[in-house]
Amino acid sequence: MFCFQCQQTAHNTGCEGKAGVCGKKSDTANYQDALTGALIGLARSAKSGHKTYDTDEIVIKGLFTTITNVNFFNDTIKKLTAKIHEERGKINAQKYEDYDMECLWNDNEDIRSLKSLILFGLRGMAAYAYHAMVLGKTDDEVNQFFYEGLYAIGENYDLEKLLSLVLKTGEINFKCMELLDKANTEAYGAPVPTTVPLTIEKGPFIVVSGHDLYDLKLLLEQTKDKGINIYTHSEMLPAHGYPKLKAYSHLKGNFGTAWQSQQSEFHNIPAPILFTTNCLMPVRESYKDRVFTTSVVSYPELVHIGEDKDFTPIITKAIECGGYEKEMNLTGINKGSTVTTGFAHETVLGVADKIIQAVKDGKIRHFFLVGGCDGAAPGRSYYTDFVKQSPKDTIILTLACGKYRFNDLDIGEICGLPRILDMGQCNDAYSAIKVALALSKVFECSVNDLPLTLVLSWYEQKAVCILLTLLYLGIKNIYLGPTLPAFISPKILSILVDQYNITPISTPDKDLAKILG
Ligand code: FS2
Ligand code: SF4
Repeated sequence: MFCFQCQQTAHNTGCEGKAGVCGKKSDTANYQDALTGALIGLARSAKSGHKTYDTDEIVIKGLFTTITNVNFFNDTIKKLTAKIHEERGKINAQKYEDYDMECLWNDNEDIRSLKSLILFGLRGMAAYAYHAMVLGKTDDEVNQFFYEGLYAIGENYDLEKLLSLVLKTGEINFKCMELLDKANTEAYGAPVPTTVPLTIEKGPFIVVSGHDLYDLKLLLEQTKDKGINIYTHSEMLPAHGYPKLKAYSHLKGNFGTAWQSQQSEFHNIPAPILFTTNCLMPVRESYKDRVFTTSVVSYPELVHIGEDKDFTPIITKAIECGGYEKEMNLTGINKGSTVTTGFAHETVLGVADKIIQAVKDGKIRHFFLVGGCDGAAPGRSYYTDFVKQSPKDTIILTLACGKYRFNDLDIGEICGLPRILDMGQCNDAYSAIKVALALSKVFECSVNDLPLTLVLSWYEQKAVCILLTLLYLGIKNIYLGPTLPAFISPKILSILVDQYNITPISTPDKDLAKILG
């Protein structure tokens, strides 16, 4: 196996040998490579063939399946690969070969770097396209680009051409995030500021993890009036801000912290857990019978909820486990009893006048977007310290699971606005971009001249496509950590540093001094 697609890759060079740091075994990694090679074959076939909605769906599912911490089950990966082959035959009678991923891993390091940026960006974007697709929203340009990008990986393109495709991945991902934002807000309403309890009430409950709001909504429907409470976990927290989800009175609160703590947090809770997407970690014996998967997530021996979305097995398990006998405060690293969410673009832009006045009056000196993925790397305490040390006249916008490093901190308010504003999941980077673009209009300057700095943490491939979107939009001076991606070669890094001044994080003191200096 060879895999270097995520931040925790071994020695920051690549996972090889018997298994990756995430627990993905070598045979699974090889099956995932075969699946990706088949997708490139399908893209070749689509070039002169006639792809359909089914083809798009298979491509999106295939790419999403290979994201870190999504699928550890060889059987489902092999079945999906067989489906890809079948689809290739359906859309084009001519025979097109699969691509051998070894060619990519052994290519010249700069070519490999650019092709990896495209491939990993496509994987991340596929997750967003998938969430929009289940809500009935697709976009031809977005779907078409999956084929263009995959095709490019199998071709001998030069650096220049690949670099332009890297930026195009960012451009199309912006459209894809916009599509998902529209899909979510049309289905569930625009998020509103919401206080979310961290206590677990007595009685049976189910914990829902991952990003898929549609799965959550279906489960809320199926558990209505059954005496079972629902708690969000990790990236599902922002669901509480959506009016049509928060209307369910049994959507009670948030359980636990970010994904990397799940093995200890799930160990002895009297309740089942549903994974709708990443980040699923290798499942321990102590709670194996309580974890359920659905959609593209799967793991050997776990019960998988299929396309009929009949959640009966998990509901039965919740009743069997029974929940707690009294109200519990189980929060791990979080010390408070509530957190807030729901500050998406509509809410923030709804108080734009207030924000603009506060900036003009000198009450808000600077905005930081401190967000992205969480993870297990020790260097990630940087983000907690950064927020703790940020001056009182600064606002912290945040999104994705990286917020669990600091969303329990009480760092006060400015003009009635909490200093920490949770904009949502990782895809809600779209909200942050919208707010930044709106502010740049008001202040008649470019986004780069706003008193705004992006301090990002990355882990998996959705962070890659978001980063590419920011680069496509010409956003400079991004601070990135906890380490730089192993798949970016020194030459490609120097291009990114020259053109965009991407800066690795150092220490909160030094970076704050430099930014505010
Ligand atoms: Fe966090 Fe994992 Fe959201 Fe990533 S729960 S690292 O999938 O996309 O962020
Ligand atoms: Fe290693 Fe990350 Fe790949 Fe897992 S996904 S094998 S940790 S690089």
